[in-house]
Parts: sequence; structure tokens; C-alpha cells
Amino acid sequence: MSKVILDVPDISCEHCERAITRALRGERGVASVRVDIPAKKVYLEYDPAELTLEKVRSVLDDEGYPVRASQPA
Ligand SMILES: [Cu+2]
Repeated sequence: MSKVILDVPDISCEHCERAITRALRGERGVASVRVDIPAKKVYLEYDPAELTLEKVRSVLDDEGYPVRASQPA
């Protein structure tokens, strides 16, 4: 399982949290999602055999939340 922290500057409220959580949980290979609204970060745990970081970025882009940076957690 891989863990990553995503820097998502457009997170601003609980609506964002719900939209991001729903979008990511719909992806195969996602184990857990936690959104920190004040920090504008997403803590994601996923199976790299089923999901790539590129795909995660693409899903969040489509949802309207581009990822500015990511780092291993
Ligand atoms: Cu919001």
C-alpha cells in the first residue's frame, strides 16, 4: 500500500471534502482518503498495483481540484 499527501490549493470547505472523497473512493485501489480542509491537503492510501498517481491527479483534475504537488507520506 502506498501513502501520499496531495497539495490541493482549491480545497476550501466541506463541499470540497465530500466531492474529493466521493471521487477518490470510486476508484479501484483506493484504501483510504482523508481531507484536511484548513491545510488544503488530501491524505491518500492506495494500492499501486491498481492505481497510479497520474490517475489520481486526473480524477481530481476532472473534479475541479488540480493537484499542485504530492509527496510520499
Ligand atoms: Cu468547498
